Amino acid sequence: MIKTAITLSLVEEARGGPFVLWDGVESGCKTAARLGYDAIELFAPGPDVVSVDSLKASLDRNQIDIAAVGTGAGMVIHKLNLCDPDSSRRDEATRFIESMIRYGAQLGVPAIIGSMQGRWGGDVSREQAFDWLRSSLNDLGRIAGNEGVPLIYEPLNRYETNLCNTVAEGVDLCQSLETDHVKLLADVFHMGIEEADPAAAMASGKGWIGHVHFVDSNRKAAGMGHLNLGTIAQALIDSDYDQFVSAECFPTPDSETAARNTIKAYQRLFPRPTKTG
Ligand code: LER
Ligand code: MN
Repeated sequence: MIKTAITLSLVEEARGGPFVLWDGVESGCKTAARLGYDAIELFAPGPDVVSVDSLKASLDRNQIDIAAVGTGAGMVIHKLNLCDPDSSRRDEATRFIESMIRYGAQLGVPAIIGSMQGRWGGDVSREQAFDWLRSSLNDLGRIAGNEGVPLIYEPLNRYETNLCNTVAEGVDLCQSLETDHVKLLADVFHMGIEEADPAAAMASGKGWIGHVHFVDSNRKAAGMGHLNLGTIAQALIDSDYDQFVSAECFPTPDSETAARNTIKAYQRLFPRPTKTG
């Protein structure tokens, strides 16, 4: 069964970004549970801001799960990325992601590498950047595997990275790694920009995709843009995808409306068998 999640940001520096809930862990868990989501996806400044115990307590109190933890704060707050020409900064980026992998693993969920992947350019050749990226993913994938969770790598649109922009490029990268623990995040917003046929691309990621950001063309809630989300959802269902579709969208016109619009779309696109008897 496909599970539903909604993003919850604790990163003030990311205000204006595509995260739905912003009012703290307890309030976010309460809203997500009230609206019928299965889980929250947490975007935190680092592993030390909310203790695992207090996060678990909020999740338990509100009877909601957690889907994944983001690492983008490493970029947004500390300006760290895996292709920095400075080796000590690259190492810091890798260790920041490791700390988030270990944090998420205590909750049984993966960490996501999105903006922290960086890009090639200037003094850094494309080949060099991919070597560094592969080396970090090998290192971090092994750590995630030892912790019993996957590591999620996200292809991004061309305005955010020049490494992997499509699902096919992400699959190629995963196939070139020495670890099996790296899975892909298919973000429908990025796919709407980069893929010739987002539904076909989603289908082609069968077995590789471990997390989905399910939003619309304009990064508003699912159903508020012009993507044909029905065919994309069907591709996930037909691929026997059984992980999360998560709302990483703008809180427009406000968090509550974006959250309500999203869950309505998810219930329509990913219907669950009705209980009988
Ligand atoms: C992160 O999940 C993402 O999609 C990026 O666009 C954030 O920079
Ligand atoms: Mn995303």
